[in-house]
This record gives sequence, C-alpha cells and structure tokens, in this order.
Amino acid sequence: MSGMRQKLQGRLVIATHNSGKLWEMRELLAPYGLDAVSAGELGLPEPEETGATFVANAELKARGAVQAAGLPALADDSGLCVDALGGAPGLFSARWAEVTPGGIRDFAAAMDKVEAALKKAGARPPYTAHFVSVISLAMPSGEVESFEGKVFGTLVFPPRGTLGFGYDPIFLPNGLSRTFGEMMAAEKQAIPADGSPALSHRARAFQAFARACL
Ligand code: ITT
Repeated sequence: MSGMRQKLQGRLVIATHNSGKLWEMRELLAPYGLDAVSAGELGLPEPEETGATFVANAELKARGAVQAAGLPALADDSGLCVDALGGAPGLFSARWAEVTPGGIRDFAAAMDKVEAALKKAGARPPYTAHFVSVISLAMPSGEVESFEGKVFGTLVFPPRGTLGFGYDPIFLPNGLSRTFGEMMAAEKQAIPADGSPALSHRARAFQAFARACL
C-alpha cells in the first residue's frame, strides 16, 4: 500500500454518474488542485453494482474506471440505512428510486416508499437512520484503498427542503434543526479547518481519504 501513501497528483477520474455526488466530490477536491474529470465526460460505462457491501461496490466502480481511463479513479458508494427497516434501503438506495428497473429515478417516490415501509413495519418516530459513504481510490498500479464515513440522524416526513439530492430532504442530522435538504452544500459538506469531523457521510469519508492520499 506504500504507493497509495504517495501524494495523488495530476488528473483523476471521478467515477460516478450521479450529478449530485459529482458536484459534491468536485467541491471536496477543489482545494487540492487536482484535475478531476468525470466518468460521464470520459464516456465511461456505468458498471453494474453487484457487490454485497458498500466497499465492494465502491471498489468495483473505482477499478472499472481506472481500467477504462488509465487514470487514478475515485468512486463513491453510498446509501441511507434505516434502523426500523433492518438497514434498508441501504445498498439499494438508488434502486428504490428507479421508476422502471435501471430507468430514471424519482426520489420523491423513493422517500414516500421509505415512509410507507416504516408505516407497514409499525415503526414509531424517532425514525433513526444513518447515511454511509465509502470512497475508494483505485490506482493504475492496481492498488485500491477505501475510506468510510457515516452520519447519524432521524427521518422526517413530509420531506423538508429542496437543496442537495437523493434522500437529503428527509434526513435530519442529530443535533441540528435543518434537514440536509434545507442546508447549503457548504454546510452539508464543509471540512472543518481544525481537523474535527465534517458533517456529512461523504465529507467524512473524504477527510479520511484526504489524510491518507492528498
Ligand atoms: P454512481 O454509482 O454512479 O456513483 P448512484 O446514484 O448509482 O451513482 P449509489 O449506487 O451509491 O450511487 O447509490 C446511492 C444512492 O443513495 C444515491 O443515488 C442517493 O440517492 C443516495 N444518497 C447517497 N448519498 C446521498 C446524500 O449525500 N444525500 C442524499 N442521498 C444520498
């Protein structure tokens, strides 16, 4: 793993086809002066996510991109895990939003589905939940390293706010009064200068990645 500990420089691919994630990852990388191109800009195919864990899926996406592009590749696999639903939608967070299998995604419908599943399970508020993000870096040498971040909170219905993406409008981080959907990106994913933990799962995973590789 010694190679991974060298500073990452030059061009890298952000191996995501999700515009919300891409935007956040570009913002997180911006201070480091790397030239980040997206999987979409390079015309890379979207790999099928067949892994059984967030780490497996993040690594599969990063490996696919490093092979296709010949550049270091950074991928994120993430999801919302709801305690009363046994961790669902979890790995299937994107799939819960698909209107048709593999087709366009409707997160208003996905958030309704979460609420309906909670009702069906007989759950009572507070609906505790967490977001997970695993960021994997794959190098042209074949090395891969992964970093995880989590944020804990509760779910609110109806959804609140129009900012962010995905399940942000139902997620209220512990100790705060606004959902991720009501927060500016700068607040959701700020990296504190004093090294204390960031707020969002992705920013936390990024902090671990940055400490090791940037
Ligand atoms: P890529 O695989 O191309 O990166 P994806 O959208 O398919 O994009 P995932 O398989 O990791 O990504 O799905 C995770 C889903 O979880 C994603 O589509 C979001 O809806 C949701 N999610 C992840 N992080 C989130 C965040 O910060 N805020 C809201 N929802 C989030």
